[in-house]
Amino acid sequence: MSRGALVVVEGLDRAGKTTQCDRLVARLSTSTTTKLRKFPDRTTPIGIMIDSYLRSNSDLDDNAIHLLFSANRWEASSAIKAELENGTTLVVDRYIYSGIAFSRAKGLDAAWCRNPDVGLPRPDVVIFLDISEEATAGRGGYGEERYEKKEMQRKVRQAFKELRQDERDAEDWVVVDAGQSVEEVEEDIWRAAQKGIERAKTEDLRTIL
Ligand code: NYM
Repeated sequence: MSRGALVVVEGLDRAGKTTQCDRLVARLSTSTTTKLRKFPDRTTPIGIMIDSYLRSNSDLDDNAIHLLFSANRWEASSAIKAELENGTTLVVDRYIYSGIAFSRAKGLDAAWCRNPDVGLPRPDVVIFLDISEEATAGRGGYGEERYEKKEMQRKVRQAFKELRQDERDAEDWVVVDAGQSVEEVEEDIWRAAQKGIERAKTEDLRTIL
């Protein structure tokens, strides 16, 4: 039995990640054991602090919240590794790239932003749902949480673009046009996910460099 694949879905707020992750999990589940994970995981003690910050019920230093987001991934890392080893494919709604992109957009240093996540399991594929900040601003619920402002989202999109060019993991990224219909986006994501699934069949799990 080969290990499960680590499939990460990234994108701006309201890019459609939740809908598409649900569809991908449903589709993968017909042929393989599949589980959805989401970051931040707001259910843990660290996640509860993050949730309070995102709802603007509390304020935190930009560096401190960055480290909490990373710690929230580290606290799941052993479980993630165990699940992958057991053959479970994981669809992960946001991961280290959201962590770096949102803090970069606030002006934090790129290397400093990446450092806390070095050593975490590395995705077999990173599927980026690309959509303009103008298009997401018109979507339902926009503006409810911290960061859901056009200028911030523009900077986040730019930061994601820089991340896709980082030679340490540029080969992992697949960009999907999230401005298409839900069904079209689903098809593109399905094709992109196969890249990760194929990798998991032949390669050991890698770590973030
Ligand atoms: N976010 C998410 C970060 O700023 N850093 C991170 O490491 C992660 C995982 O939290 N605006 C931001 C992106 C989103 C928000 O939103 C989480 P959602 O709707 O739970 O994906």
